Amino acid sequence: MNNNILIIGASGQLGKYFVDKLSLNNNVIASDISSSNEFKCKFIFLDVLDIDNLKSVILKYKIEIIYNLAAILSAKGEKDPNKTWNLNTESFLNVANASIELGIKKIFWPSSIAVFGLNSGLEFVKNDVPMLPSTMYGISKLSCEKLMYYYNIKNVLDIRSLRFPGIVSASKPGGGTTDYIVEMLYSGLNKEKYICSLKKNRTLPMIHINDSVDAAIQLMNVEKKCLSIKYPYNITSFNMSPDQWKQVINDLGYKFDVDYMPDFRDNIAKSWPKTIDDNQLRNDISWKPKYNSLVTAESILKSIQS
Ligand code: AKB
Repeated sequence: MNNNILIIGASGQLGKYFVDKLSLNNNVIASDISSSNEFKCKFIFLDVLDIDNLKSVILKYKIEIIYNLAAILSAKGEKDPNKTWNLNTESFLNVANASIELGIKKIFWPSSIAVFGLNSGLEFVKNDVPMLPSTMYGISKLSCEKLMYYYNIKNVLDIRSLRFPGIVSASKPGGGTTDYIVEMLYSGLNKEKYICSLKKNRTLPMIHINDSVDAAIQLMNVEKKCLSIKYPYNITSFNMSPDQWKQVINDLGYKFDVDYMPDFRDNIAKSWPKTIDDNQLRNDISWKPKYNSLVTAESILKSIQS
């Protein structure tokens, strides 16, 4: 291993976890437009929309692999759809173009369950289904999925991707529909009433942050010939509704109340899968999650307190 890796969007929900894991065996540079995390590696300010700066960073640090995590998420994205389209697609294209020009070996870019829509068979969504996303976030992610496929089949880049469900972490996300999970854990811990933006029975697929990061790194480390598809893989661990989260957190001894006041985020969640099929990923890279919902709640509550 021991590669020079650039993480773009390192200050977001996933960044610190990727930095911590990848820094164990690699030289990692974390980058973002602001620094909200303490990193175990060098941090630089980098606006991925500035392709010249991106290229000079790649050259300066002899970058070989990029994890491109920059994105505006689903709920925030609906407040300014043009900005969301521009940031999400231009960041993808800038990384792709700079990588082609400068010979980057591999790119990881997260997609999302937001690429699915009401026509996707939401009870149990397979990897390849019709997709008509209804948020600008989902539309931009789906467009980049097509670009990813194009670059992979033309053999000009090696881009790998997972369609992340709601990720449960101690780090606070920002602007997502699934943010409520993390917020609820904080409310449970602080014994504060939580106002939930989703209906109490709105079930969504979810995963512990460690499982999602491990799967992404495992996907990046397998030989290309193991991958049976050239576009993103579904990934999931367990399915939960807000009411089930409340129950789990209460059962762990953190008694708190929840008021349900569904808003536009519930409509977004309604257009996303209730459960998804990730067997293609599990078969191709021999991956399976380690954390169920109870262990996830326990582990995240513990790490928030540490
Ligand atoms: C969001 O809620 O927008 C994200 C996602 C599911 O991609 N967490």
